[in-house]
Amino acid sequence: MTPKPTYQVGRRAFLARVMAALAAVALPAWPSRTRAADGGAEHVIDIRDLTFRPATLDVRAGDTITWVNHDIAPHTATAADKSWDTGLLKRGEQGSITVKPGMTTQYFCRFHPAMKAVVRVVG
Ligand SMILES: [Cu+2]
Repeated sequence: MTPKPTYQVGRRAFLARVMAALAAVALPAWPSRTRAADGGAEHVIDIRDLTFRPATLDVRAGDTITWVNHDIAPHTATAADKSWDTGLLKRGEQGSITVKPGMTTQYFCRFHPAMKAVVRVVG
């Protein structure tokens, strides 16, 4: 009656946890990624270290842009003329807008006005 070794199982579970942790870190990777979605592309802009990344992004009408705040500080993505706004994003939160033709493309953070970026509507 040899006890079944649990080393392999434990090691496998450990590796699975490591892989899951790596995936969790890799997913919000910079620069922002774009993936297909119904009706338009979906863009992700990461907010990190008081910076919108990328600072310039080309989009088309009908696309969706999602901002994800990775900072401890709260942020917003707010149109320069305040015609659109993600609302307050705390750490780990995200907010989206749908790109409209002719919309204001320059934006900033209401809490940190020095944080500025642009989404260029190219189509
Ligand atoms: Cu901010």
